[in-house]
Amino acid sequence: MTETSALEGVIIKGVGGLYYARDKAGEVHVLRAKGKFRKQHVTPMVGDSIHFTPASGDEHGWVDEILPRISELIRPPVANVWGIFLVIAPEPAPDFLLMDTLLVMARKQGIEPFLLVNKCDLDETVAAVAMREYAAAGMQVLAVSAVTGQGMDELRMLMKKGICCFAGQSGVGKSTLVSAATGLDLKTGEISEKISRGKHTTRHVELLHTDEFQVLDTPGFSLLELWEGMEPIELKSYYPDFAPYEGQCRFAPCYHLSEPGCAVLAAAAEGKLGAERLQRYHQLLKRAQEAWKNRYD
Ligand SMILES: Nc1nc2c(ncn2[C@@H]2O[C@H](COP(=O)(O)OP(=O)(O)OP(=O)(O)O)[C@@H](O)[C@H]2O)c(=O)[nH]1
Ligand SMILES: [Mg+2]
Ligand SMILES: [Zn+2]
Repeated sequence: MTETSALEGVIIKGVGGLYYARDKAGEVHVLRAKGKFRKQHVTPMVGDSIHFTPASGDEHGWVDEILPRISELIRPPVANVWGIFLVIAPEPAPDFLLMDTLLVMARKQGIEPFLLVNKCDLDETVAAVAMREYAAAGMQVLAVSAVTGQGMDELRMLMKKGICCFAGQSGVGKSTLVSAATGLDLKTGEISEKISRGKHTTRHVELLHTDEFQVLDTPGFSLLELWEGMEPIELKSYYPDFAPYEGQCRFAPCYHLSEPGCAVLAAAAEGKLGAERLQRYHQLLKRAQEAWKNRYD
């Protein structure tokens, strides 16, 4: 309230207790967190919108206020991610189990998920299959190609809505897509990957900026925390494709695993639900159950 000198900014990087914040004019300020945050057990995160006092002759300024977050990821620690683009491609062959795991993570965090099928210049069938499977799962599917530019305008429109990140297997084209969409220069391909892996053993997460885009460059997401913090029965709530059948099973609660009279299993048997997606749900349910058991044993 009394911080008359506070400016507004977004934290783009944090290293060793120093926070780099970009202000509205695009200038970057080096800040430290005020002592009150430690007392409140709050740590500023990349992506945080803040009020800050810039340095005045000193070597750094101060983070005064952290504004309420719309989302929070722990590993890597990033706040306010609005959208996540889950990327698959004809090559390497899609890992739909990873895709479903990331989709659950996004939904649990309240982050808007999109499925990007990249490299459509090579093969269009993957996009067709993904659209069938994931439209039912309540996800927008975009067929794109960083090479031909197919779908890139639509991607750019979505990316402008807030802080975005890209996730998916190595080699699907995440860095290439971000570079093509934003003009930012990200490391792509095998050689630069090797260099970046060899050089930086601990890569810091960074929020990349242009005037129009805010994109997170992360080495990936740890999905461990997902299972650690989830009751197994919660998992099905992240499957909008099950929603029409919820409440129609003979037993309650029903895990839709092998229970007699299960409406979700019946729907899959009748072909109304993707059998493979249901199978992957069973695999994830097992993971959730194991993590939950290890936690309380
Ligand atoms: N044919 C085709 N090749 C592409 C396309 N997008 C990317 N590639 C190629 O796919 C390879 C991998 O691209 P990257 O952008 O490095 O992939 P990545 O997902 O960032 O991989 P990691 O950083 O290892 O996770 C590169 O050789 C790109 O040139 C595309 O739309 N079509
Ligand atoms: Mg990359
Ligand atoms: Zn059921």
